[in-house]
Amino acid sequence: MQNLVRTDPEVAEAIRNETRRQGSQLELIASENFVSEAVLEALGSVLTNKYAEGYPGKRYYGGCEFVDVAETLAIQRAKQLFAADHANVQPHSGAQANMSVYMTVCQPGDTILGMNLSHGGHLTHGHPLNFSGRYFKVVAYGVRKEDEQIDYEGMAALAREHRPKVLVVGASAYPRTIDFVAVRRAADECGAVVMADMAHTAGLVAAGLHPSPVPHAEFVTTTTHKTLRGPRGGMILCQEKWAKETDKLLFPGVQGGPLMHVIAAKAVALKEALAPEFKAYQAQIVTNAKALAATLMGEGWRLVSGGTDNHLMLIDVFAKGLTGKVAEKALDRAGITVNKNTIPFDTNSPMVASGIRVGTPALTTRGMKEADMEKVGRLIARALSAASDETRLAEVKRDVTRLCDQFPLYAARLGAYDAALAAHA
Ligand code: DSN
Repeated sequence: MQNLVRTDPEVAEAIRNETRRQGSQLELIASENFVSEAVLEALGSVLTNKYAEGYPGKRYYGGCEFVDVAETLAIQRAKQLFAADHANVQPHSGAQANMSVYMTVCQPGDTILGMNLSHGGHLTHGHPLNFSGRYFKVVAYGVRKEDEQIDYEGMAALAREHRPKVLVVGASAYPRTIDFVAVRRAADECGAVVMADMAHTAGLVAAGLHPSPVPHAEFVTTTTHKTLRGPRGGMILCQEKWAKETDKLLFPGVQGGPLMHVIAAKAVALKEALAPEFKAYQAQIVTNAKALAATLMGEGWRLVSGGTDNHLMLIDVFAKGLTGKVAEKALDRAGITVNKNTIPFDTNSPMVASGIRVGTPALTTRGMKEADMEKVGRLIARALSAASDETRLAEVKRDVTRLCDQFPLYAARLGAYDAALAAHA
């Protein structure tokens, strides 16, 4: 970091501080993870300099022979990992991936059927403030009140009634396994195509710990930075018959030049995901989530749907008189990072929310196991029961720091940053 420190010590210091923060707090945001040093090296490479509009072998710029290698590797590995016909690794994010699929299948004004955001869905699945809700007519399905699990019969009834072009399945705050067979059945009844957005569960799918949507969906979209543990970005998998149109709609339809350094980093992460250790890592994520859920419920906290099948859970803090907003802030002061989240049939607004969302991918990357999750669960419970007591929150924070110190993160990197900043001072 010597160059950065010389050129821009303020940014260098912010990066050092963020590196320290990531290691010194308990990171429980379900959509975050810690990438490997290899992924970071690819991200910080000169590939960022290259324009490569087009696809490998068919670019609008010269000098693409080496970025072609990186992108071809990413495509091959994505196809292998998910047993997909076709992969497009260029989406800058999950939102661009989803936008391309809608544009491939729909005209503005067509109907899409997606999961209600406040029941666990995603902004790009049809929220009125998002492009998806502005350009398409949106119908939303949700979860059943009695068990807070997806109402597949309700989904099928809505599909029959509204005959959507696309049935969107996938969620950002749903703790249960998704039944892609039921989704396919509902889509077939009305002739819709299925877009499965597996952004949250992609790592679990790759490891065979969640059913794969690939055999049941024309399109599968994902981000690459959540359970998949790659760089921030998106990806589209699709059936061969949609391949050409999908590529055309992503570029030039939605995006311009691809981010070649990010694509190279995706290739690296996908290689890591094909290694046997990745399966063990994903299995530990799920085991850890179950251990954390059991501890939290044992401490008297209600979890939406009564538990978890995957990497995340939703704690209904309103059941004990807190809001998600207050809970998130209290946990932050105790060194525990989560996000407030609405829960199904929430009576609070999204900025206040009745729940918090908690996930285990990042802490599992640090090496934490079930016994550590029990400690984490008790720390969360202690902080939540002392949400307005600064002294007790400070005590929890001391214990959080002790636990974090046992699982060093980016230690060599942090040491080098500290040294470079100290030498500059
Ligand atoms: N914002 C992401 C999440 O936290 O789940 C989804 O895109």
